[in-house]
Amino acid sequence: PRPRTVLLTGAAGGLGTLMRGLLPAYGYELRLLDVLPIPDEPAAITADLADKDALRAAVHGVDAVLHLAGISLEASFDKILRANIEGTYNLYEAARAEGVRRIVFASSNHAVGFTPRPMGTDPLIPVATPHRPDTFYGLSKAFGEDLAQFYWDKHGLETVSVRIGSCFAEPTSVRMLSVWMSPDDGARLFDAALTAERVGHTVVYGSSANTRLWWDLASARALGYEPRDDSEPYAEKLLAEQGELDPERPEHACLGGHFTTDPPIWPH
Ligand code: NAI
Ligand code: 15L
Repeated sequence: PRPRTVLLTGAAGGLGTLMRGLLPAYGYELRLLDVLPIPDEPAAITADLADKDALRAAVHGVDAVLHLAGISLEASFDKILRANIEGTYNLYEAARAEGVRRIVFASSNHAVGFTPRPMGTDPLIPVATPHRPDTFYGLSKAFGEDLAQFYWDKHGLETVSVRIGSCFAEPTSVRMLSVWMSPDDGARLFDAALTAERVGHTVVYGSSANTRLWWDLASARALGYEPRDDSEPYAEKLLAEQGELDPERPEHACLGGHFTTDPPIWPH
């Protein structure tokens, strides 16, 4: 049966706000959770992923979870450890204990960020490429994917891990011409991930059908995802402003872009 009640974690964030707007049209009843209160959503659960009791109550009775909560950029290892690594573990444990059948996990291209981007006639990057995290943040997403595989193999809890590119209203860089996912395509992909049958643990890339795409959307399409958008209409303006990506520049050489070259953030 189609899942109806879905816990949306990270509901106060950028993607959470977009999906709060778009997913109800697909027939979902959303239960919202975030560590930040959400104005205009008095029923939202305000809780930290560290709060195991709150997570048990939040997942009780839902058909599925769309797990977007966490730190969404590079941060110190201690912060990433608490929110993304322990927090995602706490969520999976709560879901297992409450018998939730499926989680859609917001992974990231930064789990494989040091993978060289295809150039010229190079093949698209497949999903079955080794983890090459570009940050502590990307490392936490690689952990999340492994956690998802473990909960499927050990406990039969299904996950679709979505290695999201850049999901924002519009692409704002030349790199994003390749990795952009329009919010509408994001909703289509999350809907497919929530409803496809027998996913076990499936890893997909999350982007629109971009002309300059770097990775293979085959596993996403196999879920029933049919992207309708392409970043190409934004290309002329962005290329005029920023120029083509330069393969000699390290921050242009890999999927993860500047995440691969930004200085690490140490704890202090
Ligand atoms: P965001 O930073 O705008 O939203 C994340 C939300 O999670 C925030 O509202 C924050 O309060 C909440 N949160 C953080 N720590 C928490 C904790 N300990 N307990 C409860 N809630 C907590 O990020 P955005 O852009 O909305 O991304 C959502 C998810 O998708 C993140 O997991 C991010 O890593 C992932 N992602 C997003 C991409 C994008 O293009 N927007 C690209 C790749 C991955
Ligand atoms: C991510 O994982 C971040 O959450 C998002 O803010 C963007 O930076 C995106 O990747 C990207 O690679 O553009």
